[in-house]
Amino acid sequence: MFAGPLDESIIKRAREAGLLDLKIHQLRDYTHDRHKTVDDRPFGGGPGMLLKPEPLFEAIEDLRRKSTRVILLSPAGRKFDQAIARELAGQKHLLLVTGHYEGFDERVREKLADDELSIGDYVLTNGALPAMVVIDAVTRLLPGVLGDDESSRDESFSAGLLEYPQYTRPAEFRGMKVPGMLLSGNHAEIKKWRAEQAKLRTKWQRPDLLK
Ligand code: 4GX
Repeated sequence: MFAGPLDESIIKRAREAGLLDLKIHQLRDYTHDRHKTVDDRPFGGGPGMLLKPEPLFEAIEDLRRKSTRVILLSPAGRKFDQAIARELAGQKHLLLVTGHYEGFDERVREKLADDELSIGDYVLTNGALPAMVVIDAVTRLLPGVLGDDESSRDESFSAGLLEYPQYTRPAEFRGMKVPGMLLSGNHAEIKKWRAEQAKLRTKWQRPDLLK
């Protein structure tokens, strides 16, 4: 699952330029039985399987160094957002840990995890997409990954407001006109209008962002 998305466009370029060093590890490589067992049934009964502690402890202890932040991905984590992405972009080494279908043995949380993140309140079939979401959001914040244009755009919007409405040509399309003032060339007025629109849109669509 990781091969496709992480070998595309911006992430691919960041890796090739040496701005991002990314490795995918297979938990089964840290098992010692013939079937490469990584999961087992929960004590006390109940549905589903859990990731066994032994392979996870071996893998994480092998892969982590002093500067590593070990991060579990699951719906039980704190909600991932842009502020956390910025924080993680400042770290030397991240180790993202997740699995297929199951949950973690609680001792992994207690002893190995520095943090647990969720990408949102819904349940996915496995943690590969959440890990890639975190990787993507963090990578684009690393110095040199985005062009100057994209980065400065980003800064003006991470002020916590949604984007103002934008239009490109044609000035009239199927009877729908671009607001006249955007064609006026009055840059002071345009700036004011955009600020108002961003605020209105945020208040209407995402009032939680204004709090
Ligand atoms: N935000 N999932 C986690 C359960 C699981 C597997 C292995 C521990 C180890 C999710 C989310 C998410 C699906 C990833 C269930 N737990 N992860 N997986 N939302 O839905 O982060």
